[in-house]
Amino acid sequence: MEGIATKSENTYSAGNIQVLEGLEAVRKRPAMYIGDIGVKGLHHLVWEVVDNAIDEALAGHCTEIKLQVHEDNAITVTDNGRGIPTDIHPKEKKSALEVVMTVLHAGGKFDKDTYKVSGGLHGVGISCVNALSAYLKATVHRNGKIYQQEYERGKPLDAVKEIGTTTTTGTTIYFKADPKIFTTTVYTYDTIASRLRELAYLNAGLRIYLEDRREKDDHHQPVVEEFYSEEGLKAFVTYLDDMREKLIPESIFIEGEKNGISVQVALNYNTTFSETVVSYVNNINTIEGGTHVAGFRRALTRTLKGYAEKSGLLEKTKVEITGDDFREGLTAVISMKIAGPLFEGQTKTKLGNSEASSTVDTCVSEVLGYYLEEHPKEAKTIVSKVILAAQARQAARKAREMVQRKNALTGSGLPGKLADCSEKDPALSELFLVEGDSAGGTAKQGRDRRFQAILPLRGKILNVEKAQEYKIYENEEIKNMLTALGITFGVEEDAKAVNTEKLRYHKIIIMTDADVDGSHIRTLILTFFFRYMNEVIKKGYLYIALPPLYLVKRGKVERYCWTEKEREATITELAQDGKVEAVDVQRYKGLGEMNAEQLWDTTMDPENRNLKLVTIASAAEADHLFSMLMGDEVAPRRAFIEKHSKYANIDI
Ligand code: 0RA
Repeated sequence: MEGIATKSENTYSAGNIQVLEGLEAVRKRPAMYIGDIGVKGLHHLVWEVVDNAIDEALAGHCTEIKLQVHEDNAITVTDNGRGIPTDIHPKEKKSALEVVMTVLHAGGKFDKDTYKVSGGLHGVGISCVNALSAYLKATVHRNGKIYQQEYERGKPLDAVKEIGTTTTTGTTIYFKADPKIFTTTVYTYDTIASRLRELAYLNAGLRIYLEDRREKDDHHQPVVEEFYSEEGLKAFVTYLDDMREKLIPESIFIEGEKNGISVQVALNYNTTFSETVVSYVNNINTIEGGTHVAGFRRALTRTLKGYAEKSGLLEKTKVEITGDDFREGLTAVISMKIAGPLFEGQTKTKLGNSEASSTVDTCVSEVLGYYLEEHPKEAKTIVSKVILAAQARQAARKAREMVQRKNALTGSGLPGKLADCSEKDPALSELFLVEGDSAGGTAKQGRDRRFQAILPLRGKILNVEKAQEYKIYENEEIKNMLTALGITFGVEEDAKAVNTEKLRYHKIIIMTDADVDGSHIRTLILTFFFRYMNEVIKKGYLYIALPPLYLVKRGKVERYCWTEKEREATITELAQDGKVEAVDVQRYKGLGEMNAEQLWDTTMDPENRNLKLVTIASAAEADHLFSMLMGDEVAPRRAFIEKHSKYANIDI
């Protein structure tokens, strides 16, 4: 990574900072700037400050970032960058620090002279964080002095003050999110840790520390984690594949720069059948892919195909090799830095810049072509894997065709076990995937048949993480799911492409028991959707039903509770009304312990139920999670389940 590990000259002055508008706008319409005012928007504040520090690192001025979460959910971010400028801004006649903190878009980011690459989802400016904080304190070490200014809801409490001398440079931002703005001000450790881990891999050589003062270890010390990667993207691939068997010992690393766009790619193959391509633009996870990913795929296919043909390795095989075959078992991380990224798509995580495609293509073909020539042994291993993939794909296509042909032949084609709803509009229809025939029966009785369909799944469904693709289409439960859903597949090159146009339900709800088996089955179903029906998750059609865990009773009063805390509060409440009857607590382990009416009331009735939307917040984390949960290694899976054992919360 360019210049991360070294510090360089200071060439900035306050005149470079453009001035745009005031902060009232941000407090008036916070969601416009940070997406929402819930837990996601709250974390956006942290990302914004961290991104500013990362920008300093990218410019070669910062080697260390420390993030602290305080007991009261205040946040401190400290970096050893140049420090926010403090000289008097010529237009505003105030310290540049005050301008940066109180004027929207005055971060220097919109200055064309400075090559700033952050942007996209983040990049709203540190002044937004200030506007949305009840209190913020900025401390800057610069020019041998320490400067400080405090703010309340974006307004300075005083002028910038010099509070001492220093021999270092850097910025410390301490802030407390405004509870008048946010619906929650409690940060999630795992969310912050995942993002910092990702940033450490994406910025090799940068040291990032995370200290959570809310959590104490056995010695009553705050929990501290360090994220650091010497190797960067290559180590990222190793992390993603740590549960899988690598095909070649050392991952391939590609780096290049063209037309002001810098490209880094690390890739390897493993012995599984799935493809993991994680991509970033300016450190932002492009979940929906885009032009850079397209360029990578094209280059990979063309270069490997060219090599395979030239080397004579293809001659003996009769199968035709397609693009997909080059990606089976592939794990790759693409990281691109581009000035002026265009983010498109439903969640604004799809890169649109057309020039990115050819830049990535050129860099990858050049370096990969050279690698293959230099490493004939590894090249042969990869090509052999590709040939195997082509053969397996033919088998899978036949199996898929069988599924589809059967649908066409047998009238409606719907599985016998499906209790369909009468509604025909997918937007209004729901499908419950229910564990076991018995709970399936209860759900059938309890449902509103006008718009709710039930598909019982018998026992364990196939673990798709370990099975070859054609096996998947031979599995009875999966076939039933595919036909009930109305999934069709593309043709030829696109044979694997899932077509969701004919999808029969836009709410697909996984309903399993709240015990270990139930959570295992839920993970199996989630894995299937994640690997093979990703489109369905991306469109926001997949949900998890949350049945209650307890029924608290006293006489005729019955209350359902979803958490231990709720249960305790309910017991206390019911015990208070002075009657002599005892409070009775029933723990629900299975859906089968509820009758049809109870199941409807608590879990299926749209008026009362709790549904959790399945989203892919970070493709890399989700991939890692599934390969761990469903792979061969037992120890990490056990550790994960123990950590999350209260109520396995797989928030992919
Ligand atoms: C404006 C201009 C420059 C740096 C920064 C802001 C800056 C902001 C933050 C926020 C957290 N840490 C930060 N570090 C720097 C350029 C400064 C220069 O050229 O000297």
